[in-house]
Amino acid sequence: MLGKRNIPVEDLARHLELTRTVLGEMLAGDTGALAVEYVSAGLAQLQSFPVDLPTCLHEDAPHAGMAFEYLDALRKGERHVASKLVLDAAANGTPVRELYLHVFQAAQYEVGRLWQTNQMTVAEEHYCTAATQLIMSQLYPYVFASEKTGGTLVATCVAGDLHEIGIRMVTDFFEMDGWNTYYLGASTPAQAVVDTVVQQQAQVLAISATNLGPPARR
Ligand code: B12
Repeated sequence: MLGKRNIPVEDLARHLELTRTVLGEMLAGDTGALAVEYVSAGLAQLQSFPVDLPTCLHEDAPHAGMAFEYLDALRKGERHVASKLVLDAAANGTPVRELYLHVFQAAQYEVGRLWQTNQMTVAEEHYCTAATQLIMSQLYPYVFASEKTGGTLVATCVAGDLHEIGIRMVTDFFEMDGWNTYYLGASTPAQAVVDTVVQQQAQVLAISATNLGPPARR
């Protein structure tokens, strides 16, 4: 990641060495020793990190062609093309679960890789993510088509976490399996989650935590 941004890995190593020294001097006793141990472990791993990351779109994966085409359309700024591709596939019988996992998820992981390796800007990532959320919504007639036979699920991201697509997919899988679902989306304060579980009399609480926010917001 650093290499792709023309930042030498040696700079990070030097930064970590200085951080280790300062932490060792500033933190007392066991806490200092633990901090030094953690930073040393990070330093030891540094050289073994891969320089490049392999693609997340695999030619032999199910619906690989559609996933490539989907991301290609989004990268060209043609979300209407991406939308039509997916809606046509759904109309022709491709299950929503497969579209979610093999097209949306695969494309989003590839977006992450491209962003991480400096081959995609933050704006392009936002565009792809927003488009995917839009297209997921267009599939909702299929998602809400099943008879309700299950319990109630409350689903959310931990406070501070903005990565809402994964838990939204999980929610929709439950919905398609006949559950009542109550989806709270990104970054929900803990007390609000607890209150909702009680109010909804939910049997299952699904929590997603890709990133933990700053301690004050947890
Ligand atoms: C889109 C995206 C964002 C968007 C999210 C917008 C949104 N509305 O969702 C924005 C721009 C906000 C964002 C911000 C950040 N992001 Co981001 N983001 C991504 C990206 C590209 C795609 C995420 C996604 O949509 N995935 C697709 C879904 C379907 O996959 P999923 O989340 O894995 O979910 C599946 C499973 O994991 C599972 N699952 C998920 N939750 C749950 C819960 C339960 C209960 C169960 C059973 C299953 C389950 O089921 C899902 C379906 O299969 C990823 C790349 C990646 N590899 O995921 C990076 C990524 C997650 N982000 C990353 C980072 C670093 C950040 C930032 C810290 C960047 C920064 N410096 O600001 C911030 C943190 C913001 C925050 N406070 O949360 C890193 C995380 C690294 C890590 N944790 O080790 C990643 C991996 C990018 C990378 N390659 O480095 N991000």
